[in-house]
Amino acid sequence: MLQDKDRIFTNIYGMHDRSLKGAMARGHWDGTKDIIALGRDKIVEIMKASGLRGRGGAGFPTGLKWSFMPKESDGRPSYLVVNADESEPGTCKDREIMRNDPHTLIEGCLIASFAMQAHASYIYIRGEYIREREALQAAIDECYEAGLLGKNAAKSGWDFDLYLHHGAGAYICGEETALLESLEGRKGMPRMKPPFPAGAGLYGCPTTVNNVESIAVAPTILRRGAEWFAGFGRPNNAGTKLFAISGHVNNPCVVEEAMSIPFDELIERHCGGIRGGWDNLKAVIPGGSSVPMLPAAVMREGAIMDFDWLREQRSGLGTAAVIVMDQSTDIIKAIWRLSKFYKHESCGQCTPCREGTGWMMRVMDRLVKGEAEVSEIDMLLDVTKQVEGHTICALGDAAAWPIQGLVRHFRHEIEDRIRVKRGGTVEIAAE
Ligand code: L3W
Ligand code: SF4
Repeated sequence: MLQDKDRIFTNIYGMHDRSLKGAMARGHWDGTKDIIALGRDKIVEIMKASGLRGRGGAGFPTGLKWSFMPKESDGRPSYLVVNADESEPGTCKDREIMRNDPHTLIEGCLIASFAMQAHASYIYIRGEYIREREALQAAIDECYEAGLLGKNAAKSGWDFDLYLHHGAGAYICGEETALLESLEGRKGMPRMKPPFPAGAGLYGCPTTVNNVESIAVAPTILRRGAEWFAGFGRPNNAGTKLFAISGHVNNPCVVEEAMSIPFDELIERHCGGIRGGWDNLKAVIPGGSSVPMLPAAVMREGAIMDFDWLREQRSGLGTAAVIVMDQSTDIIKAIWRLSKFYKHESCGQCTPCREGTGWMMRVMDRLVKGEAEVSEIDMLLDVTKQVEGHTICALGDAAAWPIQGLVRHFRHEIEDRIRVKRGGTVEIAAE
């Protein structure tokens, strides 16, 4: 359980002064120059030792990613790009950072860019985030005025410029290479990897793309030490983490907690419990719409909110956007809606995704109405397997996994709906 003194985000609810003055009073921008004076290698070493794993969904170790950037310049500039295109359904944690605690992110950009020898960084913000863009731009302007950005930023000796780029509202631009394409002025279509951005990213130059939260926690980790951060959570699942909890809880919220917090504790402590009580819980999507749902039987007791435990259950922590569904939920319709979303957001570049998302949505259309044959459930599963792992980017997997989770845990509901539609009776599910 996280104490208030251990929270990195001290203004997540916007209760305090979010200006530079307010942020400094809460301990941000404290000794930034001294952190930079540690030098690139030491900063990367501390970030590695902290155990921080990327907060955008994939959980890739942040310090390791920073270490991929070239140590010696080959004449090309290096860039840090911050992925603020927060669009994963259920995910709204970075929004709170940008509108209420923007200085955590800006200070992080300076330090991380220095560690990767980048003199410029771009924050690519989601098109729909208008207020967040305004808040962030106001904070950036304040920092330029105060000498924290620009030439000799924060008196560190490092020249550093930070640019905010507003997207146009496409989910796919949250995929790192589509984001880079969009930033370069082209249509947001993912590139093949490798090469990874660290080798050839923005304008063909070495680039690190990190999520907002990953960058925003870096200054506090470097101030308080790797051991402090690694002291939260479990090995390989370290640190504090923002959870965005929505759906059928009494008090939906975004909250910073210790990684590996039990699910029941997270919900009881911060959300006032499940609407109608724990017996009313039906299922949970624990990490944003791209990860498979888990049924109440798995989540009610002993569920641990971290990368490894959720992966063991064939789901994932993803962006830690926790979507809670109670017994009133039409679970087939919920996943049908996601299928519609992924079909709409597919960039159409590769065949399994372009055609597969359409197929999946059309079969889901029939299942949601109970108008399919029972045999179509397995056919649908087969389509998801044809898409999974066969596409340029992870959107194909993201479209397939929620359906696989539905069939794995709620096949009986799909079959019952088909039988009822045909005038048959509903079998009582064992679960
Ligand atoms: C250099 C290597 N770099 C990996 C880098 C890579 C990237 C990071 C993770 O997808 C997931 C996706 C969504 N040399 C490297 C290397 N890297 N190997 O590490 O890479 P990867 O491929 O594991 O994932 P990804 O393509 O970044 C992200 C899932 O997150 N997701 C959420 C998406 C939505 C949001 C949002 O709205 N904020 O993030 C939820 O599950 O489905 O699977 O930087 O370059 N050898
Ligand atoms: Fe585009 Fe889908 Fe292929 Fe990704 S998987 S590149 S979104 S068509």
